[in-house]
Amino acid sequence: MKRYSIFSLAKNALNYHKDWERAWRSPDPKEEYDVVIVGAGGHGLATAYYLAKNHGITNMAIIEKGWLGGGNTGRNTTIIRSNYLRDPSIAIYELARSLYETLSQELNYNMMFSPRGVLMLCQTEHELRAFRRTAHANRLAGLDCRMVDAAEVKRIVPIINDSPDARYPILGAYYQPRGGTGRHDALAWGYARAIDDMGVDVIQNCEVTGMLRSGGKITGVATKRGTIRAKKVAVVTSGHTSNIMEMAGVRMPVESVCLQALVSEPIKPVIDCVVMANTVHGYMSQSDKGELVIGGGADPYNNYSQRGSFPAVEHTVSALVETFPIISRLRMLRQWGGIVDMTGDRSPIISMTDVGGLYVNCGWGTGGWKSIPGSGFVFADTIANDRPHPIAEPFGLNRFTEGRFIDESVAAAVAH
Ligand code: FAD
Ligand code: PYC
Repeated sequence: MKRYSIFSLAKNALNYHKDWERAWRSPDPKEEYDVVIVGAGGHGLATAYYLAKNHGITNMAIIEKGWLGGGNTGRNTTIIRSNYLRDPSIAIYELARSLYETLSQELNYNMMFSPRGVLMLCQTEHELRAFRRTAHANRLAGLDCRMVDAAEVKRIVPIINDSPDARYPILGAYYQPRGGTGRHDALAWGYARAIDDMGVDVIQNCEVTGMLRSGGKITGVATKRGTIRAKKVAVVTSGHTSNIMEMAGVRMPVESVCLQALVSEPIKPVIDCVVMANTVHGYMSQSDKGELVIGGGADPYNNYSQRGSFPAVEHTVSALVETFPIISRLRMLRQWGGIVDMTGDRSPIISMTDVGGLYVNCGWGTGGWKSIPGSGFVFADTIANDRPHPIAEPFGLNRFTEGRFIDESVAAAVAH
């Protein structure tokens, strides 16, 4: 693993990074690999990392149509929490959250994991009941979390409007103290550098345009840079998964929709935890640069329009302003969108398929940043051993035909 001394950092800064060693190579695709991963977002990169590190598979390429981390991984608001309702979900999200705790050390790359605490506000009696139920389920599973009352919410977030006369007054909140945020680019770059070190080819600007099948088996992929043969292919392309799987003849139970977020101008520190206010349809945290990072629900129709829209900004800010009055006086700096992959039960798909050698990991919808290390860990194990990892098993594609839904529409709710 590359390490830089303070002297080499200073030398490189003074000579404008001339001859600075690249963090990862930019190889041409080989004709054949043992494993090809399609999509260099966080989930694809983490899968490659654990395949190489835990299973010794390094004759592998990760293929990306644009730049690595340029999809939802580089577009999300970086909230990390594991407070889901069902046992299978708690298992995978908590595995991921706990891996985030030490990822900076493991990759020798500062992930800026910031366990600043996540508060999920209860602004209706219904929400209070639902989060009490989640808190019980989470504590039974051993998670560090608790319900807090309105006075404690105000203590943790002094800028919140705690007036009982608000249209949606604060009745309490679910609190996960070791939830928080991380740095999305760092995750992509850290994993990319680590897999490159282990000999994995990271190939950007290489769109997959077709899937090669022989009978019931996958044999490779067609790309804009030629055909690449592979014994195993893993598709990890979030909002574009349906299109790519269709090329292999597999129909996915996934809908694609744009999810948007925005940031304000930078201001002095005013909020040091993450607050989600699902009833009013918004959430907020503050970045290290001082910007308020604000998000709302997904567009209410399916689309592939990877950009923000003014109606979404207006809707989100006007919905949040009663809860956080100070944002009425802030200028909003920029907005963006990402194409997220929604399943009917709002739970992911981590699965083998009916096509031999073809695997798929998607359906993380509005909430898959938080799960990246755990998802990569269990998906790599599934691919390497050709059977589902026990934590991945409930998330197989077969749950849609067998009626074993894992309903997380409340826990996953930034849109409901
Ligand atoms: P991506 O990062 O999208 O990676 C998929 C990659 O596949 C892309 O880089 C894409 O270019 C590539 N690709 C697509 N088609 C092809 C092709 N034909 N050939 C080759 N490559 C291809 N989650 C949270 O947990 N917390 C949050 O706070 C949060 N906030 C969010 C806010 C917004 C605005 C958005 C959009 C999402 C948010 N999410 C959040 C969700 C989270 O970002 C995603 O679930 C997660 O990043 C998905 O990662 P991924 O690796 O599956 O997909
Ligand atoms: O899953 O916590 C989440 C989330 C917050 C914003 C978007 N997704």
